Amino acid sequence: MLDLYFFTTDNGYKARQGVEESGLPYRIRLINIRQREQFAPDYLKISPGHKIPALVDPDGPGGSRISLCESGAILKYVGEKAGNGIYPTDPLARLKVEQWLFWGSATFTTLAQQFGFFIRRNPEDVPAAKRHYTTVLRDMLGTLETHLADNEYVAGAFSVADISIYPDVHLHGVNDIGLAEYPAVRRWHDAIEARPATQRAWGPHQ
Ligand SMILES: N[C@@H](CCC(=O)N[C@@H](CS)C(=O)NCC(=O)O)C(=O)O
Repeated sequence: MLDLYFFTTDNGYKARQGVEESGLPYRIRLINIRQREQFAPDYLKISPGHKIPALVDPDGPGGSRISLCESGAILKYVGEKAGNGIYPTDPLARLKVEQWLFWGSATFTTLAQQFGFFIRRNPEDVPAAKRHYTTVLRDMLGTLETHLADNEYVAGAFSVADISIYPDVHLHGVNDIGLAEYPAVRRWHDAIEARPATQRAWGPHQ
């Protein structure tokens, strides 16, 4: 049984979608980051940078207990362990999945989080930052739009790479920017939203 250390944020949903898609049995360990539970000494042993998500698998490689933080590493781990194609075995297919998985983890979400901070959460109004991160988010949605106009999913078949991008498209693309100007992104988003694993991942957690 996997333990998923989770809170209701973009990166939390990435990990939960990955675990749900893997079909592996898991339970949720809620880490309420608004109450600073991520700083508990026991949790810092799992996630040294005081971040959710994290994953513990008592039955890791060679039967060893492993713990992982970083949503991208978690997606790769559960995708490989599931062996159901969401992290492909073919080396060429993997290269593209990894390219978009890293894009989702390192570029898209990192910048979309700054957008979220300045647009939604910062009590101080900083118009230049709002303008900047709106331009950045629109630019990244444009990148996705061009790519998805010719591709059903970001890296061939549906994969962990799509999962690494979906939550911020859902949270900020749909809710803040609107996807009217991005019809291919809308089509991709709605296909992922309709997946039973996505529905479960974004559903109740206790
Ligand atoms: N690169 C990390 C980022 C994780 C992250 O930013 N987690 C945030 C919530 S989305 C968090 O736990 N923040 C609490 C803190 O920094 O103390 C990943 O992909 O997992």
